[in-house]
Amino acid sequence: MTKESSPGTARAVAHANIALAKYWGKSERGDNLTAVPSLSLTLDALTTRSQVSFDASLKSDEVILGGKTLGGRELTRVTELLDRVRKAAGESRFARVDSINNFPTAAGLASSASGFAALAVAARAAAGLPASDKDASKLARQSSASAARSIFEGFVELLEDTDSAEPVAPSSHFDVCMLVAIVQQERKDVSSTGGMEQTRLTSPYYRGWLEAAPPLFREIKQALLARDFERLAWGMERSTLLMHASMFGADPPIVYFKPTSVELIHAIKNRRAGGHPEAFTLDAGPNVKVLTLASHAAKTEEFLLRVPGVTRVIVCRPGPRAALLSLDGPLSEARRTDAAP
Ligand code: 2P0
Repeated sequence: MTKESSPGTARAVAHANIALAKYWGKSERGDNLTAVPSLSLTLDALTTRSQVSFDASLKSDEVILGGKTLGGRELTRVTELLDRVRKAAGESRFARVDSINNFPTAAGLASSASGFAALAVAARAAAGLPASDKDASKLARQSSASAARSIFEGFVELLEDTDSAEPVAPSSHFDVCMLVAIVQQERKDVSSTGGMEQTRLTSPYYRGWLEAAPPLFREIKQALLARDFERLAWGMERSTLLMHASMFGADPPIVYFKPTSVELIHAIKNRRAGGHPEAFTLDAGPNVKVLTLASHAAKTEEFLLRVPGVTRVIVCRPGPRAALLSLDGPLSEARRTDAAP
């Protein structure tokens, strides 16, 4: 069959990641490059599965997320990624994209990270482009910078002004868990992209953030490599609060915290002082993620479930890399193939 008559179809899975050293702010060089370095943990329990089919019968790209057809800016962001793939592969057909998250979308749980990473891997394979982590990471980053990190397993860095993320240490490096305490499942009011731009343009603390982030990133990376939980906890919380402080300084201010988020910040601080190996982080949303040692995860989960306002806790281990899936059966049940993306 010729390329024009056979839809090129591929499926992929990618896992969300949470930054231990945060990125907030785009580089002045454009192309969605980041202004500061970041370091993340890929999470096994939060996944996006995505299927991409290039099909000559389509008159435009069609994108379905969790059974709903996307339009507007959400559709455009996917179409822009597909355009880059079409250009690289010499592909002229439009595509049908079907994606499923196994967790709430756009509630500060890094759905764009797993979403664009899965899309990048599936779209490249569907278009017949060769497997390349570097190219998949760059493609994902151009749509959502944090997505560059979800191509890789375990602990991953994305340096400032850099095209693709790089692995720092495998999942087995440090036996930790990240517990996601859900305090709100609804979509957030301010998108990450919009919030970063508002912070850059109006917050007097943005300059301070840009100065503080690189040395803090290096501290956090060293602590991680040394498996020094105390130092990692200190660095991750400081990165979180410096990032949010830059947002508080925006005009109008950006405050993602809800009362339960603040309750948890105090509670985790007190618990660590009392000997629990626990540290908090928050992203562009009110949900609180708690890093702990795997051996302590059951105790942390028990505590979080008792906090009023916490509706659900998702316990995550360091997760695997993005990968292609077999085309057999429903997307939600597809299994990883052995082929690297
Ligand atoms: C991070 N965040 O390093 C930081 C911490 C949120 C707070 O990267 O809206 O997913 O897709 O362009 O790249 C969220 O930003 O933003 C993010 P979009 P992206 O994980």
